[in-house]
Amino acid sequence: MKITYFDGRGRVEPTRLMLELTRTPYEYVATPLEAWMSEEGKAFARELTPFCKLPLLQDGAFSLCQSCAIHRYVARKLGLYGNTLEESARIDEVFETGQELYLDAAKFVWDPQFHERRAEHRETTREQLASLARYFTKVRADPEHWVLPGRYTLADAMMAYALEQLLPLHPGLVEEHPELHHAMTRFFAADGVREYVRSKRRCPTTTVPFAQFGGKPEETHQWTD
Ligand SMILES: N[C@@H](CCC(=O)N[C@@H](CS)C(=O)NCC(=O)O)C(=O)O
Repeated sequence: MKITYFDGRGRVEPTRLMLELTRTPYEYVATPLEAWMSEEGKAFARELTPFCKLPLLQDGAFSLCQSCAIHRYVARKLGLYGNTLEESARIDEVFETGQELYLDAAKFVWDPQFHERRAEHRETTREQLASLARYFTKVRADPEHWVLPGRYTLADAMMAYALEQLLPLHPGLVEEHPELHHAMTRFFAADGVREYVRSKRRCPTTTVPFAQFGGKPEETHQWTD
């Protein structure tokens, strides 16, 4: 499999986390921004995607865009999408909840008023995390897994990534919910994931340098312990 995106964790990271968790070989191509700015540099995306946006997944002759479609395709292929209608539906529910949390923060870091609005966003996120913690207590399979006891799925990859993104954005907030923090840190310590997130293969930033926040390594969570 080949993933084409940019030099940032961004929208495609849950797919990478699942590939690493299962130790599935793949190629990652980080499109340089200078190349993307030119018409020739994005010709492949114009050809293979409806709106000329990345990420793009290629699996043999099959190509797929839209990050959530990619996450689901990879989760199904790797056996991380449950075994029954109900399991897959619950995975979808948790996944969508994590995606909402992720996108809210991912869009906020591009807000020109980011610095003025950061404190207000922190309070909104605090309320969201309190609800999320209640939801986790209600649906969790065990203290480390959202849907399947003893087994990670797409739901865990998405939720762990969404929570990780909040660590530098709103320091101390995720830690206010030890049960969420515990599940997240256990996911990043799982075999395969642990090596990846401590390696140079992982993009050092959440997004590209033009963002108000998250485009620098010091504004992005790094696992070093
Ligand atoms: N709904 C799409 C959105 C894709 C998207 O907005 N990609 C951005 C990067 S995160 C992009 O390609 N931006 C480059 C551009 O617009 O020229 C998805 O989830 O994959």
